[in-house]
Amino acid sequence: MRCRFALVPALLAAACNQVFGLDPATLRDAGAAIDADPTCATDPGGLPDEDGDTVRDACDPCPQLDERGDGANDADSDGVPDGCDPRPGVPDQQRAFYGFADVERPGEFTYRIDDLSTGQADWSANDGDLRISGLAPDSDALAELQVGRATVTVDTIYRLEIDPSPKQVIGVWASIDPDSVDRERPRGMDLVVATLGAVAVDPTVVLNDWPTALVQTAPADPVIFSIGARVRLLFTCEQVPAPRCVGSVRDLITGQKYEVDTANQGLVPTLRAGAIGLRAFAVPAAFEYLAVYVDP
Ligand SMILES: [Ca+2]
Ligand SMILES: [Ca+2]
Ligand SMILES: [Ca+2]
Repeated sequence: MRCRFALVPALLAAACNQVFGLDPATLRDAGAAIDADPTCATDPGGLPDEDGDTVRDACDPCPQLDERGDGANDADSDGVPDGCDPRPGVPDQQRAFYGFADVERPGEFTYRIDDLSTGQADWSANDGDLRISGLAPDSDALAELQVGRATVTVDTIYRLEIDPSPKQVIGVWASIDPDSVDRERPRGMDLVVATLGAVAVDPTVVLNDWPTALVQTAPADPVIFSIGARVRLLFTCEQVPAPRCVGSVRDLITGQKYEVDTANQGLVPTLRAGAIGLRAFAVPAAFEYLAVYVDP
């Protein structure tokens, strides 16, 4: 019951680019510091510039946030400014950044997988957002980054701009097997927030191939599924020292935050080498960006 397209950098290109009209991800070589890029030393600025801080995304160590000022500090010296560091105190390196700008260039979206029986959602990029419209029961947008099973962190912000449907799920993949036979529930790790109507919010991890409710550190609040909600999802899965995934769901309007940790429940995730991505279930939403971090 799923329609899905995959966001895959580089190789197969062209045709779907015409369909989706999306900008390419900013991909960064492992181990390459941004300020070591000679084209960034004399960067004149330009587009795409997700956060509008006049530094082009490809040369911006914090492309999703204007980090000038206090956010420019880098307490753990990993090259990711405090303003957007997903794990302060732990080494990180930004591996990819999707700003979803209107600028259309070749080389990003390379194939689409549909598994349709009850409808199809549309993913499209405009005004710097990736929007999903329609009320398909389950839809994922995936990017294959070949990050292996090292520590992977995904960071996104979503907004709800119109009336959501009674049943809603929004989530982010940090580990997935894109070759899973089961398109309904592929194997991997997915942090999702879900609600049935306006009565409850339930942060959950899809553990391997089945959803597992996680202990919440704060009472549920359905405001994160209200019109105008703006919510940041951060999800990290690591293999060393032991398989573990931690996630947070933070309402940027109210400041309320929910945190989940598989270790607190004695759960052992089976991490997959493959794709990361975004998920929506019957809820129109706009994703502002998708940032991906790995171990340096
Ligand atoms: Ca910035
Ligand atoms: Ca840092
Ligand atoms: Ca860090």
